[in-house]
Amino acid sequence: MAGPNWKLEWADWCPGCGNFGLLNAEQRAIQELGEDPKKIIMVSGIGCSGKIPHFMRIPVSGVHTLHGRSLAYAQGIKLANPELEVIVNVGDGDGLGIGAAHFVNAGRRNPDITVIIHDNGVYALTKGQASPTLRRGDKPKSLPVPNISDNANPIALALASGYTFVARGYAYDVNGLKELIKAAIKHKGLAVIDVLQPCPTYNDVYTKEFYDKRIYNLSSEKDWDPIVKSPEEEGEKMSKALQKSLEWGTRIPIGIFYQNELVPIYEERILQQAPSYKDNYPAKAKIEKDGKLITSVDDILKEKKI
Ligand SMILES: Cc1ncc(C[n+]2csc(CCOP(=O)(O)OP(=O)(O)O)c2C)c(N)n1
Ligand code: SF4
Repeated sequence: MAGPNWKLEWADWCPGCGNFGLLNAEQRAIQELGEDPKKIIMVSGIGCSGKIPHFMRIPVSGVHTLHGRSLAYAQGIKLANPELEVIVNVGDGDGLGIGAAHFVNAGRRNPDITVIIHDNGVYALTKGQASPTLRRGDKPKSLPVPNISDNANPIALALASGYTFVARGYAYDVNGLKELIKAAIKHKGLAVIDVLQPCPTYNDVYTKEFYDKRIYNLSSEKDWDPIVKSPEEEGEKMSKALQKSLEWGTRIPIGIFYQNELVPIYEERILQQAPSYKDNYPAKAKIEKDGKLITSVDDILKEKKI
């Protein structure tokens, strides 16, 4: 197990920011799973959320990419080297605004990746504009008038797009979030955790006080079992999860909404058409001195008859 290798002295998030809880939960999840840090790639976009790879105190690799494009990078990395554990951190604006098309289409492929949404209801880095998860009528302090747009529902959107592990966490429940992240990393397929992340600087609507009195854990519900164990259960579990995704008021559920490992992951789908991908994925390609590949993907393409 890798230990912390430097101090968190330069993290420039505001005091009390929910991102600290996310950072701690992610680090502890990776350590408790005993993951080899060399195999972990943290990918993020631009936003306060995007800084997370810089602040990790375990020596994982990080790629801080463009706003909205982290899922495209992450899928490329996973395709190039399926042996890597790819963890993506997106803001709600990053992942569900400009990155919404990538968010939906990743679901259709089911790559074995973990996506963590820092859901604070605002575009925090650019000073508190309304983000896609802010509800109509809400007025955080940077908005001159209440929000006139309806919100996107990350849980329902993920379910409808094909994500095979769909959960919600809370940034101040670090232990609970850590367990969700461990389950998401272990899950074979595309996992998403929508993390309710207070932004004390710009969002004075979704505060700790707001969440603390509303949040409850789905696991405390009698007979709640989100895991699909046979194809016949898929419809029923999906519809129960969708129904729960609509709950947002005096009670807000966290925990696992849906989990289905019966859907083939993207790598398996490729292998079905191109068995040599297993031993010949792009990261294994040898590179000449001048930076050019000396092996090519021609064999894979020929097998696929492209
Ligand atoms: C293509 C592009 N458009 C816009 C921006 C400006 N921009 C930087 S961060 C940001 C919003 C970040 O909000 P969110 O993704 O919700 O993350 P948070 O800061 O709340 O964690 C925007 C619009 C950008 N960097 N690149
Ligand atoms: S602006 Fe909000 S999200 Fe960004 S660091 Fe400060 S509290 Fe955190």
